[in-house]
Amino acid sequence: MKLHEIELRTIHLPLVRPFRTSFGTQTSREVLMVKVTNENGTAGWAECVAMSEPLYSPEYVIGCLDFMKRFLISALRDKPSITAEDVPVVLKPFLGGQMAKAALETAILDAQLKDQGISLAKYLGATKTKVECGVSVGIANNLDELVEEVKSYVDAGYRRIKLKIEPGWDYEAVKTIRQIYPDIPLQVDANQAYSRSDGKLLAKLDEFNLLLIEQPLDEHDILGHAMLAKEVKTPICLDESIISLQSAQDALALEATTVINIKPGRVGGYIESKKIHDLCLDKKIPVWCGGMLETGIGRAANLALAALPGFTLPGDTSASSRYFKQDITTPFVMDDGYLTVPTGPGIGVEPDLDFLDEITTAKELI
Ligand code: OSB
Ligand code: MG
Repeated sequence: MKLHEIELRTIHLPLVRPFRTSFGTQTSREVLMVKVTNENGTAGWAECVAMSEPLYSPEYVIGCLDFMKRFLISALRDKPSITAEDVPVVLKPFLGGQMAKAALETAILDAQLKDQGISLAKYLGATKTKVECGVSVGIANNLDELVEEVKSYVDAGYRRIKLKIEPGWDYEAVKTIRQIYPDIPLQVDANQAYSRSDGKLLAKLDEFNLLLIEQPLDEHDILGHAMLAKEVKTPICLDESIISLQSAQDALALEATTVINIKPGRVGGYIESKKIHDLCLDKKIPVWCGGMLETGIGRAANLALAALPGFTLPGDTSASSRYFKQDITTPFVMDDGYLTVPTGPGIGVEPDLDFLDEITTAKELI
């Protein structure tokens, strides 16, 4: 296709409740939305999953906007014609910036698949029509509030609970929830909050039969994770450390991880995500789809990915109501703990343009 016009806008959406992690507390989501229009007038949409500040990953909203405008978009527009599959090749000279690159690739892919009348799920090789939902539960003010929040999600039908942990909010929090729900699939996410010397502390969690411990150590500390994996029985699952197919191959070869959280934004897009999925399927490594508090636009695409056969664990693909009072698409509603994979062309959903305009904080056309 030929890129005719690109619209970049930032939107601001309050979260239904504050989301506290070891890297900070989110009370709202600032999202960079990308819309591409091609020569046929077909529009493709994507959201960039970077957060306002570089606390989870080095990328952040305004940085991504600048990176796109200054380098990525001009490189893409210099090509007389471009496919989504070309995007990673054309953008490769510009280092890093996976989230910015993923957003552009996904918007182009959405338009491309709409022109072809194919859903993203079909394009990626999805084998499921609905996916099991997990939910990520932030660090609470106290154990009573944690119990109350987890109960609301279990009652709503979520099939897996993930507790955010950090030093001082780990053993007791997990023990409390495990006592109330002896059988629920349960896992924890530390977002890099521990250090190599915390092996003994983290091994205390082994008694709770957790599915996995997500990213206990620094994103660059692959060796540390490999050492930790020998000290704890609970499987280690990398999130922040996995930024590409290459890094997934390396972490697996070094036995630093035995489960992988695939977040398309973090690895540069859905095409790279599919490659990591295929590698893991081949190696019998379970994968699950991570989340970045996405709007319905990003959620739709994540559901297509989570419908691939290697996604054997429930992901952080929760219903719209877990995040927002009003979503920018028709809300994703959970039914018996599942969300339905969109089947329409491309990502299969459209934003509500009136609502989008209402919550837009800045907008430019290129
Ligand atoms: O580490 O998985 C994470 C949200 C923002 C940034 C990082 C993470 C998360 C979550 C929530 O855990 C996932 C979601 O529900 O979208
Ligand atoms: Mg994580």
